[in-house]
Amino acid sequence: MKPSSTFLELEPEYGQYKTSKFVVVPCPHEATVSYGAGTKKGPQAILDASFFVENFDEELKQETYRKTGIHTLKPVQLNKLSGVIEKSLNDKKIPIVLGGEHSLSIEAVKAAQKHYPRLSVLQFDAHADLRDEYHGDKKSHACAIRRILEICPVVQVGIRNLSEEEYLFAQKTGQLEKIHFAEHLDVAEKVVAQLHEQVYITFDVDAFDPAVMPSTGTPEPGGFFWYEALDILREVCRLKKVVAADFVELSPIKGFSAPDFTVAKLIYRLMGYLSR
Ligand SMILES: [Mn+2]
Repeated sequence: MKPSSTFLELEPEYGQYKTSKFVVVPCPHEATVSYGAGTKKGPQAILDASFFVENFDEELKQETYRKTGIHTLKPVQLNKLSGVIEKSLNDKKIPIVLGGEHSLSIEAVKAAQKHYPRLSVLQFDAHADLRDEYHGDKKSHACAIRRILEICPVVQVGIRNLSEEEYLFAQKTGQLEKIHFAEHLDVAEKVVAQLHEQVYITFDVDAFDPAVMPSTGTPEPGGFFWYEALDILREVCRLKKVVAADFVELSPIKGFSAPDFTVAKLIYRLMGYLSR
């Protein structure tokens, strides 16, 4: 099958930059993955899987793309990412970044925070990612949220892996109150209460239970199933202004399309929530 160059492979009239609410930004950045490699293939796998996503959203009872338009950019290098995000926001669009590894969120959030100084971040993840450095690297994906916390507040959901250093840091700084551990996933109300009005969503796919999402470099038992993740996304989109999002750490397994498809459908559902 020929690779998809755009999200959903829409007819061109629904994919024009000018008339689209969403800008899909593939960013196949991979530098510091610690366990299983392959996130650089994530963006293309999501685009390929999106071709098979039904354009009629069965929960929302609508063909979201007709309301919003969806423009897909050519793959973007990490050093160009913040410029691309800034431009999309200036043009009043909602950028959706396809990763790539989690460290790219640092650049994307910085750009969004320039535009929205009161921004807060909602992180779906198995990992707290609060290390100050990892193997000497301060921009490692294992430090992504620590770097983001230096510029804006973060609410963390689905967490079930952190080091003692991270735990003590969270305790000392008060961040622990904003870490929602994976034993409790029914936390939409609490999460909404902790977020500012403008929200950036960073969704590390390892937030899902490995039964749903085996295709990721650092899988961790427990975590979200499909409807549990939607419950939080739906409420946040209903009550806050989501200005941008990224979906990171998909490391596709060749010949095993269900996880790739899950991410593609999740992104389309998020677009649906944001279209209302
Ligand atoms: Mn993670």
